[in-house]
This record gives sequence, structure tokens and C-alpha cells, in this order.
Amino acid sequence: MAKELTYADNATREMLKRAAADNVDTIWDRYEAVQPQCKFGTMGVCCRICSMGPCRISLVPGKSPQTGACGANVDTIAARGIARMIAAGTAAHSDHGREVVHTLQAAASKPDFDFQIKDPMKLRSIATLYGVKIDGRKTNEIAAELAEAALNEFGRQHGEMIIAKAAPAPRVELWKKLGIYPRSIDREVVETMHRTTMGVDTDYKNIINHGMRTALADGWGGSMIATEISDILFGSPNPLRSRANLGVLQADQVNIVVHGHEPLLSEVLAIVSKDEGLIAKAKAKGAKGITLAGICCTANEILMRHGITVAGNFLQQELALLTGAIEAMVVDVQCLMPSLHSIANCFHTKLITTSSKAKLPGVQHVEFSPERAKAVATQIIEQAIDNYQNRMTDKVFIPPDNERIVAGFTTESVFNFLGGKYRGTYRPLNDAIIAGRLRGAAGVIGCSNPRINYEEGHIRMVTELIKNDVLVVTTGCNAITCGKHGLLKPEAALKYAGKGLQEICRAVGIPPVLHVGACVDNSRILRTLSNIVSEGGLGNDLSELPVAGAAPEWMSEKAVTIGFYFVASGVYTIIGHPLPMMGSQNLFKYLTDEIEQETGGKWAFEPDAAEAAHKMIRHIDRKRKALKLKPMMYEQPFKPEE
Ligand code: NFS
Ligand code: SF4
Repeated sequence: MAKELTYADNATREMLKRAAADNVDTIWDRYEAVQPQCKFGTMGVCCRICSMGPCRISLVPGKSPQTGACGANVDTIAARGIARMIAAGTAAHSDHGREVVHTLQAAASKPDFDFQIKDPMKLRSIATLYGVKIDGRKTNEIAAELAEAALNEFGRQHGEMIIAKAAPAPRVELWKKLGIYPRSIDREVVETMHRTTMGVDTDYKNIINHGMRTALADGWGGSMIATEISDILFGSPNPLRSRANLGVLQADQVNIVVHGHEPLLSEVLAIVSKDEGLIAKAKAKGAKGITLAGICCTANEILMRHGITVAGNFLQQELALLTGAIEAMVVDVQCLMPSLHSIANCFHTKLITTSSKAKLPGVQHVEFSPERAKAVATQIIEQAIDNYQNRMTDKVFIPPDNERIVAGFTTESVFNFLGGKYRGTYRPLNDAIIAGRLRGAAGVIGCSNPRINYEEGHIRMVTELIKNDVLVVTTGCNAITCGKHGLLKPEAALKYAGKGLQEICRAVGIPPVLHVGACVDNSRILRTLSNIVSEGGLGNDLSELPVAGAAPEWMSEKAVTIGFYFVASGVYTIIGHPLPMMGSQNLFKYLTDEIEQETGGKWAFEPDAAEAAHKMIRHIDRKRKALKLKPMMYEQPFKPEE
């Protein structure tokens, strides 16, 4: 049985008790079973890139071996490992972006296609960024040309990426000077794989340099394309209400859970699940209706645009199945635990894979394609309805917990609020920071990880930041944790925020923690920071802003990529468990210190989440001082150390 979780939401704790009583292993049990973990892997000193290896460097300084068989030292081995994580993360986010662009392309050319352009305003704004002519042209013409331009960002052979020019001009110039301005997404990923294979790049700084270029091709490339084109196709989110946690599942309804990342099928499911005919079918089978709920970033996508409820985050995917109340769990790609199959088998739940890129042995596969979107969605929902009668009622347990949330903030929508309805402007935000009402802003994002007392990292960090008048923006699984714990409600400001942040939240009616979407939507944070710079009064580049980023419970390679594009963008970025490279003192010094001379950003590792928040606050205060901003307006509970 897993260790007791002292910070986790009530539903999670209840479900874990059930799992223990039923002798079902979950992620926490399996995590314990793999202890103790390999020190060489943890420290990043193991290389298995070629078959002269695997080679591992002694962790005792001076003790042999200090190089692999080929002569690679610990700095090279550790840097190569990190660079390959970045390449994998970039590949995952960007491949998702590519699917969305292909869908835009099809939508532009086929009049009876299941997807159509829902936000023509955003289409025009992104088309303009790409230099696509918009005046006097039809929506579909613009969309077709934009889709082509966006696809070129993946495979361009000459020249460089266009969308990354959305960054402030001095940043773009700096990237070019450092040789890390990205050329095209696939090219940077390929070059990372090339440089890190046996006998190529040995200089750890040069390897990380290209790692940053690859990461930028994600944050200011593949992820940004995924976000912007999804908004064009499915509509840009606006603030809306919903609920989060396992209690959103309904005992008397057909429950369908979508889990994974790409927004395509889940978008159609969100629409088709409201179909009167299907609801009538569900009723004919004795259910009161159809409930759709999400897990992981797919949840965030349909929450942001449709207000669909969230069943849980990464560590709750197995617990959702353990309710015994899910007729179908539909998965696509990324963050899917291979254990889902065996847990689903304990119940009537149909697990359905939908992407050719992610199949599970023995699991039903219904291949999704944008051309057959509605048909696939209907087939899945009908199957779920038929499965309702197989529910083993005596095995059903849905914990009641579910919390009210407000989500749906974007680069465009947040500050329309702050600026009043008719004039979208960042001025009030910048002024609040300049006047010392707000200390600054922090992006707290990323996964949950059984290595950490579940949710402690997120909750302690976020509450500590808002208490000190730092506005928090959140994505991914952190956002879901914040939602479950009541931090995404406007009232949370009164309970947790410092006086300055409280005043702003009250005046505008926003929560102190703003949910801006899925992990690819970290690109919204980049665009927001760029808008703050161009609004004026807080410096000329991202690195001058009083902001910081964090992923206290990170797990995925995608999180490593995100961290690197934030560091390359000049942002101080702190994570809990260190990157797997601590065996290389040189690399550690470079990433947590020297790199700041180059990009203005740097890494920090701090397992204690409240202490990590303090480090972020100290960094924000240093930036405030450098900008010669006014002292904070109100007496603050936090006294930074000198
Ligand atoms: Ni992000 Fe989303 Fe969650 Fe981590 Fe996985 S769901 S893309 S990787 S675990 S935050
Ligand atoms: Fe060993 Fe060098 Fe081969 Fe890596 S590349 S496995 S260090 S011989």
C-alpha cells in the first residue's frame, strides 16, 4: 500500500484506500517497487548510446572510470542525456501541433469537413504574423495559406522560423547572437539526435546550446502553433465556470472520460455528447444522461473551450477507473499509464485507443482521423451507452469531492478584463506591478509525480506565491491540482492572497491563480510576457521582468523542454527534483549559474516547495530593484533575506 499522502485531495485518498482494500496496485505501489532507483541514472552519468557501452562514470570523484569506453567524460554524457530529453519533449508537443495544422489545412479546403474555423479574428491575427495577406480575402483562403506557412515551420530547409519573431526584438536578436534562434522544428530535433550520437558533440556547453535551440523550436514553435491554431479551429477560450475532481463522474449517467493530449477527438466528443438523439439512447438504456469528463491535458483543452468538467490529473488516471463508473475511457497520446489496461479489466470499462502512434496490446483501437471525426465520436459514445448496462453496480464508488473552478484565461482574454471590456490593454497589469500592488507574476506548471507527497509541491508553492502578491498563471496538471484545492475560484483571493493581489482580484473578479490551459499553452505565458514588455515600463526584454517559472512536481521529458525554453527566454526556472545531470559539476554550474550571463535566465532545483517559492520571490525582488520599481505597497509577510 502506498505511503499516506498528507496533501492530496480527499477523493484521491479515498480511492487509494479502496485500491488497497481491493489489492489493486497503483502508480504509488509500483513506484515503491522500483526503489531503490539507480544512482547512476539519477545522476545522469550512465551512457548507452553505443554498444561499446553501457558505460557509467564512477560517482566517487577521482575514482576510475571517469570516462566511458570512447573517452566521453561525465559532462558530455550528462549533457547528451539532457539534450535527448529536450528533443523528445519538443517532438511530443510539436507533433501534436502538426496534427492540428493538418486539420486546419483540411478545414480550409473541404466545405463539409467536421471541423470549421471558429475564430476568424484570431486567424487574421496569426496570418498577419506570418505575413499572409488578409485584406479582401475569404476566411478559407487565408486559412489555407496560413496552414501551409505553419507546416513549413516543421520542415523548412532554408531560412528560419517565423512565429518565434513574436518574442520581443532584443530577445530575437540575442538568440541570433547566441546561435540559438530556431530554424525549423524537425530540423532542430534531428540535429539534437545527430549531435548526441556516438562521437559527435563533446562540448557540454555546445550541446546545451543546441538543446536550447531545440526547446525554442517547441515553446516559440510547435507548442505555440498548437495553441494558436487550436484557437482558430475550436475557438479561443474565454473565462468560464466548471468543476474538478473525481466527484464530477455521475452515478446515474453514462460516464465517458477522455485522457491524453491532442484536442481533436475530444473537441468533437464535447459537441457530440450533447446530441439529443444520443442522450435519448442513453435514457433508453436506463441512464439519466451522458457525462463527459477529462484527465490530463485533454481535460484542460475541452475545459478551456467548453467548460467540460475535469475528472483529475496525471496521478488520478488509474483512480478514475477504480470508481467502476466509467463506461469508456478514450485515450490518444502522452502521459497514458500502460497500467490502464489491467485496471480497466477489473471493471466493465472499455478502454479505447485512438491514435496510430499509441496502441496498447489487447486494447480496442478505434482509429481517429479528422476526416471521420464525428463518426468516430458517435461510435465511441454509442459503445459507451451500450456498456452502461454492464456496470457492476456493487463495485461502483464515486467519491463526492469536486470543486468549483474558473478557467479559460488566455493572452488575449485576461487583460481584456483588466483593461475593461472594450479596450484590451496590459496597462493596468503593468501599472499594478510598477506601483507595488503586485510583486510580479509566476508560471507554476507541470506534472505530478509519485516521488513527491502528491500535490504538496503545487499547493505549498502556489499559496506561498499568492500570499506574497505574486499573480500565478498555471497550466497542465498543476492547474488541475489548483482547481481541486479551490485555488481557481475568485474567493481564493480573500482566503490566500496578499492584500495587493486581493485588491486586483476583487476589482476584476478573477481568481489569484489563472488557468491558461494545457501544457502546450505555456506558449500563452510566453506571449503574455511579450505583451507585458511591449506595454512598456518594465524593461525591454523578457529577462528584465519580475517573473519566475516553476514545475515543482515535474515528471515528463516535456517538462524539461519547457524549462529550457523558459531559461532560453530569460526566465528564472525552478523545479523540485533536479534534472538528471547532478553527476556533472560543470554542467550543474553552467545550468544554475553561468547560463544567466548568456540568456538572462537560469535553472534552480529546490525540493522544498515553500523554499522554492521564496527563491522565486527573491528573484522577482531582484528584478524589481534592477527596474527601480517602487517598494511593495503593503506590509508583506515575506521578508527576503539579504
Ligand atoms: Ni504536461 Fe499534459 Fe500532466 Fe505533465 Fe502529462 S498531462 S502535457 S506532461 S503529467 S503536466
Ligand atoms: Fe560508452 Fe561512449 Fe558508447 Fe556512451 S558513446 S556507451 S560513453 S562508449
